[in-house]
Amino acid sequence: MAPQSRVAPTMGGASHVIARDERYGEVTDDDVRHFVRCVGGDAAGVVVSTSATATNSKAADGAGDALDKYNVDWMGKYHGRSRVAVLPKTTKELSAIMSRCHARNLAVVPQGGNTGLVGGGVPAYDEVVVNLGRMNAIVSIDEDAGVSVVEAGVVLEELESAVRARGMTVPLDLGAKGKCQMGGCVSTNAGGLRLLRYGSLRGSVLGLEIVLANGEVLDLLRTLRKDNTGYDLKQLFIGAEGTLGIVTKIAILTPRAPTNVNVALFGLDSFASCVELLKLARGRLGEILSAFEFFDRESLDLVLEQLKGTRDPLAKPCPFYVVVETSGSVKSHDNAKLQAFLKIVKNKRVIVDGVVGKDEKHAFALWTLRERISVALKYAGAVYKYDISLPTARMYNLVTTLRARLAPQFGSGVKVLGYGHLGDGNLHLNISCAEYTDALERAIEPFVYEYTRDERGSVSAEHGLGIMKAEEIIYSKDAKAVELMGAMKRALDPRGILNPYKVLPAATRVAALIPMSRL
Ligand code: FAD
Ligand code: 2HG
Ligand code: ZN
Repeated sequence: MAPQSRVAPTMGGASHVIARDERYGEVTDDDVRHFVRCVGGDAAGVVVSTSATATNSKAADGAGDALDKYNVDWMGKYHGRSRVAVLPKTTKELSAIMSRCHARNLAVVPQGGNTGLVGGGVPAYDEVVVNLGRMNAIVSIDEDAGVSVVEAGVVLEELESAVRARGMTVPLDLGAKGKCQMGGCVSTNAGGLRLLRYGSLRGSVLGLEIVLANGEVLDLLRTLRKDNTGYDLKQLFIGAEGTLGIVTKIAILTPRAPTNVNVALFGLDSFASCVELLKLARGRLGEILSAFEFFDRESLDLVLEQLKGTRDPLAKPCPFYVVVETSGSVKSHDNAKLQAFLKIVKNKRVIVDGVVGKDEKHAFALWTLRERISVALKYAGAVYKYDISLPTARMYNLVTTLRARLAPQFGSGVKVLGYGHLGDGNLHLNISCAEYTDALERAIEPFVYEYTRDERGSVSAEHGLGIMKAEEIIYSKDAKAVELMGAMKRALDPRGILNPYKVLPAATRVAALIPMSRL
């Protein structure tokens, strides 16, 4: 079952060409039989390529390969060539699978809902895909403590429905909620639309169960809010993008759900006004402010063009829009605060126009305009995505600078969009175009990364590094920090079988591997 090709996977850009690491073994028929035994002979637990060569394209007979959905990412940008996906149902089964991969030096890519945006959840080459989708039980929901324990494959929206039924909520919300899994969210330390309110998952996750690279189980699954016994090891796995271990269970805070939610959408005439509005929202709405998101007119135009049923929210177009959400528990108090805020922003002429969601359906429609920009971008064609932390007040300068840089060479066929979590200082810079070309990529990179470094920002605010930005970590972390990350990788995964080619630069990854002669 040797991989057909040794050339780099398709990623739409010359800068990402990497070679398969020949130190890894290749999956044999014997390995596949072993995996089937690991999952107790359950045929649904091991999916093998149905075409002889398992390419990223359609099989010769025109039908899709059984592995396509595991090999190709949500954007259709990153294509792997794995021959086999295993879907364990228990930690014990996963442990046996990992022991085999470790013993045989087989590379593995952990995979959740496959909604990641940096190519981290699909194989680069022929890695074994370990998909957590069948480990999807909600283990417990403790209303008194406000803590839920779930298996990694539970879909975010399903957990939200389950805890909502008991008056609680998940402290995380994002556009991919219908597909992304809790294990994937923890492994990317996903931010999303509620971070402003509930903070990062680093604070909400109380415990984890992990299967390590060699198949050992690391039990860090506690539901305590306070536990200062030594190093907080679970933090290592939050945001590790599957390079240090496979998350199998999660204990997460599920706070009381707000009973009164308001959504308002504002049109503004400058980015500076958006920043002014944020300041006023923080000051005037205080503890009930639960989201503050912005998007530019270019983003809205794309949504209106690509997504059926959407419509312009205000009478006249504005260059910028902000969605403000408040969440509280006393309607009269929350509404009075919101009304006072509206009065001030109108009087101070910070906004051009605005609308408050009159009911749940209307509020949902307003949210859709922001939440589904990524989906509109996907429908529109190829897209280069950058997910950046920058000083809030100067955030949008990068969008205008890049527009000016690209326009002379690429004209109106290339659209530069800016939107994101303004309340968290996180810009989503997206370049939408008909197809991926080296010329366009060279015009964007490393410019965007250098710009971010010069602003002392982060080249990955929330999506992670994956395969897209493994080399680019250096723009946001100094050499000593990257070296220490290499040491952690070596300690936890000395053979480097977990999600190779991702997160760390090639030089660090190689230095982290124990030489084959010593294994
Ligand atoms: P995958 O895509 O399958 O995997 C992501 C990474 O985690 C990979 O490196 C993978 O190897 C690893 N991984 C997955 N499961 C495990 C596990 N059990 N153990 C160890 N490693 C694992 N992100 C945000 O932060 N904020 C947003 O607002 C946001 N909005 C999004 C909206 C849309 C429409 C889409 C498509 C994506 C969005 N994302 C957002 C990207 C985000 O990274 C994912 O949606 C989510 O966090 C990934 O979950 P997943 O289960 O799909 O993981
Ligand atoms: C969002 O906030 C997501 O909508 C996706 O993080 C951003 O697609 C993107 O660039
Ligand atoms: Zn985001």
